[in-house]
Amino acid sequence: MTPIHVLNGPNLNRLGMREPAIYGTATLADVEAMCRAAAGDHELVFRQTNAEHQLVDWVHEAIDAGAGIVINPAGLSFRSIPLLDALKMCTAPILELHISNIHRREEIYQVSLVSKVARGVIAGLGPEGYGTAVATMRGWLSAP
Ligand code: DHK
Repeated sequence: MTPIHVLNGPNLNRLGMREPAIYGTATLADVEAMCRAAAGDHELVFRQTNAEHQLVDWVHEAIDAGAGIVINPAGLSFRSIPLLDALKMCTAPILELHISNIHRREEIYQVSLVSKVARGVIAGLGPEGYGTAVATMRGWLSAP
């Protein structure tokens, strides 16, 4: 069964203590548990890094594994050409996820480069959006 890789960018390791009015009180461990609960029989890889190069390397690993990618690029959504270039190599579905509704936040957060290569984007559902994202990815991967 096709694996699902959930990749998280900078500062998401601070979930639970980071601007809870925006990102909620769930921790990254809570979010991982939501993803694993939603993954069913799919192998789920869940990772977070504050380093752009590491996120790029993990995208390469997901591609080589033939995995569907759920990605919250966090602050790397908006300016990272290396991340965009890596994601362009992915032939499996990509679902971009943001905890907050980036479209009603500061202007610097409103235009994501990753959205140019994502099949779908979830923004503003809070941490629970991760479970929705993994469930959506399962549906995409099981579609004929
Ligand atoms: C997370 C971040 O760290 C921010 O840089 C983005 C995104 C929003 C989120 O809502 O998950 O702007």
